[in-house]
Formats: sequence, C-alpha cells, structure tokens
Amino acid sequence: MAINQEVLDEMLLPYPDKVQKNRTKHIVRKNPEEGCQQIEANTRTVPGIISQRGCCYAGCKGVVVGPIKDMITITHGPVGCAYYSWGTRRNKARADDITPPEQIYGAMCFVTDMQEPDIVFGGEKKLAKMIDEVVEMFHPRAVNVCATCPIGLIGDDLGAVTKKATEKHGIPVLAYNCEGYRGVSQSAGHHIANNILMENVIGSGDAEKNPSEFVLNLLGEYNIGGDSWEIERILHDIGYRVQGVLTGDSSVEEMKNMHIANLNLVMCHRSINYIAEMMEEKYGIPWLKINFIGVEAIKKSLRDIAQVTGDETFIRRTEEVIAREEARVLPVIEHYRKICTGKTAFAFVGGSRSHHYQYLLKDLGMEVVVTGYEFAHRDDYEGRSVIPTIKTDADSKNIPELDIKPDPELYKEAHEHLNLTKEKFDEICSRVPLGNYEGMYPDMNGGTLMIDDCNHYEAEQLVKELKPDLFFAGVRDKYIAQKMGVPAKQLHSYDYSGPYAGFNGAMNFARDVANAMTTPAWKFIIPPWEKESENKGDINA
Ligand code: CFM
Repeated sequence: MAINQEVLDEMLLPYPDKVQKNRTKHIVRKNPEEGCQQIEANTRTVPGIISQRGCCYAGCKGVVVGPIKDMITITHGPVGCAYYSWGTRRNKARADDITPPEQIYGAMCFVTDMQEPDIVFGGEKKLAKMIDEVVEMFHPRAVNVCATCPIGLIGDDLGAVTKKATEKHGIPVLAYNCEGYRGVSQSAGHHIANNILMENVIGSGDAEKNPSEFVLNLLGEYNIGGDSWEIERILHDIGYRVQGVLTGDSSVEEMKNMHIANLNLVMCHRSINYIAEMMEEKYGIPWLKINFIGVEAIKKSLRDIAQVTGDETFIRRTEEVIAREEARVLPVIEHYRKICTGKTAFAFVGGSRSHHYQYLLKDLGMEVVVTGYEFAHRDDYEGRSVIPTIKTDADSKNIPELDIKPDPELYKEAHEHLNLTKEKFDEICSRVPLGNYEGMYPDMNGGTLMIDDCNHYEAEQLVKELKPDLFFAGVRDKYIAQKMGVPAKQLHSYDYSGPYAGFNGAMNFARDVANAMTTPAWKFIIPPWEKESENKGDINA
C-alpha cells in the first residue's frame, strides 16, 4: 500500500517551521528509484514532543545488565526509576546447574531510595551501606550499581564507592554512570553497559576451549517471553553448544567464559554490537548477524551459521532440524496465514525489532506500511551484510545422533485437519527465501514510510489516516490505537505472550495476531472523545 505525499504533508503542517524542518529529515517515503535514501537518526528529540524513547538508565539497567540473573542490580537514585524499570520487560530467568534458585534476583527491586537530605548531603554513604546489606543478606556473585539523573547532578563518586566495596566483599561490584540524561536515548546506556561488562566480566573465567565442540554465544537476545530458550533449543538440536547469552537468562558464571566461543551470533545488533566488535578484536571471535523471528529468517540464519562452521555434519543436521520443525509448525501457521494475508500493519519498536518483525509479518502475508525505530542508528536502517568465513577445528562427529527426522505420523493429524495436500505443503516449504535480512530500508516496499523517533502525535495522525489492521508498538502508544478501534500489540514485552522467536515463536505470533484481528471487541469501542457530550457536567461519568 503506497502512501500519498498529501498524508505526510498534512501530518507535518501543524508543526512550527523549525520542528517541521527537523521532523522531515526523520521521515523517508521509500522511492526505489532513489537508491538508499538517507534518514536522520540518533539525534536529540525535539523538546516537548511526546517521544516513544527511553533514557540512558533504561538502556543500561533495564535492557543490558538488569536481566543478568545472578547479579544484584542496585538503582542508585529515587525509587520511581527503580520501580518503573522493575519486571515490565518480561525477561525471563530460571535456575539451572550453574545458578541455584536462591541466587536469582530478577523478581526483586533494589534501590537506594534517594531522598531530599541525600540529594543535599550526598548519597555515597547510603550506597555503601546498601551494598554491605545486600551482600550480607543475599550473597550475590556480583553487584551492579546503576546511576540515575540526580546522581550525576550531585556528583556522587560511584567508582570510589564500588571500588571499596569490591575490596571489602571480594566480589565484583560494578559502577555504571548511566544517568538518564546522557546521550539522546537508551542507546547510550547500551554502550556504557557493554564497556563495563567487557572490561570486568567477559573473559575473566579460566575455561579452556574444547576442540571437539563448536561453541556459540548468543548476543543481543534478552529472553523476552522465553525467546532465548526457544532459540537455544533449536541450536542444541543441531549440535552446537551455547556458552552464554547476553543477557537473557544469563549468569556471571557463564559470561566469564564467553571468550572460548567459536562464533558470536548477534540477534539485536543495536544493543550489543560494541561487545561483538570488542570480542572480535580481543579474542578473534567473528560475529554473524542473525534473526530468529519468522520461519524464513530462521532458516536463513541457521544455514548461515552452518556455512560459517564449514562442517558437513552441521550442514546436514541444520537441514534435518529445519525439515522437522517446518513439518510441525507450517500447517499451523498456514491456518492463521489465511486470516492475516492482505492485512496491513504499523510497527514501531526500539532499535532492531521493527525490522525483525517485518519478516514475520511478511511470512504471514501482511504488509508493514509504516515502520521505524525509536533510537536506532543509521546502519540499523540501512543494513549491513557480512558473513564471516572461518574454518574451525571443531570435530562435530562427536555430536550424538538424535532422532530429529520429521515423523510423518506425528503430524498427520494436523495436516489432515487443515486439508493440506502434500503438493500444497511442499509449495509452502519451498517459498522463495526472502533473501538479505540486514536492514529495514532494503526490505520495505516502494511508497511505504520509515519514521525515526516517531512521536505520539504522528502515530495518531497516521493511524487515523491509514487505518492499519494492526498497530505494533509499546505500552505508551498501544492504547491510542486501541481507542481508535485498531487492535494493538506490544512488540517489546509481547503483552502477556511469547515466545515469539524460533519456530514455536512464529506459531505463537501467528495465533496471537490472527486472534487480535478477528476478535469482535474492536467494533464495540466508542472512544472517550465521542462520548464527551454524554459525560458533560458529570465528573464521575
Ligand atoms: Fe535490541 Fe531489544 Fe530492540 Fe533494545 Fe529495547 Fe527490547 Fe526494543 Mo523494548 S535490546 S534494540 S533497548 S531488540 S527493550 S529486547 S523491545 S526497545 S527493539
């Protein structure tokens, strides 16, 4: 669906001249004849505009270090910053052989609760006391201290406090100067967190490479709704060992030895590319951008990984796992695909997911007509396509044979239920791969819109004008669309669902999307502004 220039002009018209000039640079209407059109990204939001962005503290504490399950993360600041970054992202963790249940702290919230006297006289003593208390009570393997805006303004010396605490307690106590106002979005917080983890945690273990295994790290995957568990399931079935995930369901113990990997997989490039690059430089570990959202993207990613190993066994096992999984999930997805085909969507997420979900929605026959990132940089929009070639000494012959061949009997019922003939199934399986999945812009259709740091007003105008069948965004925007009768789904936390990654995830997503669009609830919604006359004079209406 191509979008008329008039719709855009009308949206920009009410802005003051200066703002109009600014916002125009952040909006691209794709014209395939122009080559790669440039978008302005990673610059300051116009003050006063209701942005979808978060802050530096959100990127550091909420995104990168918060999910590390066996570290206690203390928010040094007012209670509100800690409260609003507590639990809402749905990054899951569970106990395992390495981490016992009493050393998982994700359900708890730790904050120094800075009050007025602390702001006046400084909060260093309070922080030092709190570190002593948490170490005494919970015995964590390591502690993070994340600063919020007031800490930078009053000048507490986080580094000095944590250095003393490290010596006193004999465990790493790490300081992150991720005050909310640093940089222009949460992107700065990712960078700060990446640097500290790389300096203090990654590579500090003493594990040695086992030449008989091929070891992967999964970077930029945060286990939202169980995503990384589903990705790891697939990788294990092929025969890879996953050493560490940054940082979904991760532990310090695993992270310390991530330097022994053969290859780093990068799921979210935006939040973790710094570590991927530093590990390449320091340990010579190449990295590969992958995407486990949507069947076609997963297939391409698995084949790329197998190609990098250069090993026949992995290449064969990859095809076997793909065949087994497709036989199971494609009939179900096909069922929902019938409902989704031809529908349109908007997708606004932070710095990589809008693009990942472009794939899954394409798999479902839907078109993303307006999309964008909150805080991505230009390379996320434009894409980068590099496949490293390494020859390793991995001896994959040691991988035990699993029964991973598709079992026709097991899936017969599902196929029959959907009336799927063998020919039809083969046709679904052989759909042309979508090709390069490296950037948002290359995957857009001509005439569709790409908007950087889209704000509340612009989202509302575009929903009004273009009436998409589905609106994907975060919690701040989802209710604008729903009040207009357009179903909306959070692509950050997946509302209450997930996983959406991997083969099972693609099936879950198709079900949720089809359900959202077919529920009759949207027809019954009368937005509050249309009810206004009824409510006049009655404050409790
Ligand atoms: Fe990476 Fe993310 Fe994203 Fe991100 Fe985020 Fe997130 Fe996101 Mo919300 S790390 S850039 S800072 S994929 S929390 S898991 S969904 S905005 S698109």
